[in-house]
Amino acid sequence: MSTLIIDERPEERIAILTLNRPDVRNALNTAILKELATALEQIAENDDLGAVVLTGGDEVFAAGADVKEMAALNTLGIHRDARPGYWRRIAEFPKPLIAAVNGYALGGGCELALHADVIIAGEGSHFGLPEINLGIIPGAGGTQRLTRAVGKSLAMKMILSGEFIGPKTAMASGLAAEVTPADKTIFRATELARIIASKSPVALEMAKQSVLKAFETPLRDGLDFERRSFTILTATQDREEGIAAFLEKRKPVFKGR
Ligand code: CO8
Repeated sequence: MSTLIIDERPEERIAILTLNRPDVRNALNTAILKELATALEQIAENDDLGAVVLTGGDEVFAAGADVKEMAALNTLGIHRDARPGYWRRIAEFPKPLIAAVNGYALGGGCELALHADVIIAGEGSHFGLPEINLGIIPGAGGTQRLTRAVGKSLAMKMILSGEFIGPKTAMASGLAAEVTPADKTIFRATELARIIASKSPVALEMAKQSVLKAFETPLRDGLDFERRSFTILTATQDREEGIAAFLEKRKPVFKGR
């Protein structure tokens, strides 16, 4: 039974994963990243689950990489570090991942939120990449993903100064999709997960892949990827069901086929 990641299934098709190292503000050590990567892979293989909410609870999302663990690593230790492999596995999660962020999402914690497809920011949340204060730079994709999310100027300001932004700036800049009262963040993320998880799983997977392509390819290649995905979906039973249900004025029942 996992202890660093609480894995709950509050209702059909939804998993809520909660980071569980409250004593150290959910600092992300190797063990918790490994558990998270493993939990997500198990969910990826489970056809009964359609979407995931990732949270740190009501108080804090995650205060970054575990600084104590990091301090013990020399250059060779960092070179041989297992964590980049776990980050890659988290990034490869194919289903919709919604981060419900309350409190601090700093350093690796902010980078973890950036791995989510949608961020719901609680009032009083803080997003930041304060690595510069430690004489280092973000190491789990922050320089790339934050820049793609919010643009150069704000990303530079955050990364070069270490200053945090609040939920309103996070939303205005495109980092977060919504701001909610802190005690409603997980509720709203779960509600969104419920809506998303009711859609065709195969269409969701292709939609997610297609959007993520926008961050990796020139427009022409991204459009080509979208067109191919769109074409593949015409062969699915879910497409037939979706169109039939619309014409028959009933709710579709998607099966992921
Ligand atoms: N790592 C380890 N322990 C931490 C961390 C952390 N990131 N953050 C907090 N803790 C611990 C504290 O040491 C303290 O422990 P103790 O009780 O034993 O003294 C406990 O959590 C509570 O912390 P505070 O008393 O400081 O709590 P506050 O509520 O006053 O403050 C803050 C909360 C603002 C979050 C504050 O703890 C803080 O600034 N933390 C560090 C933030 C930070 O610098 N994060 C960036 C870390 S570097 C990073 O993330 C690089 C990512 C690269 C990833 C590479 C992967 C391969």
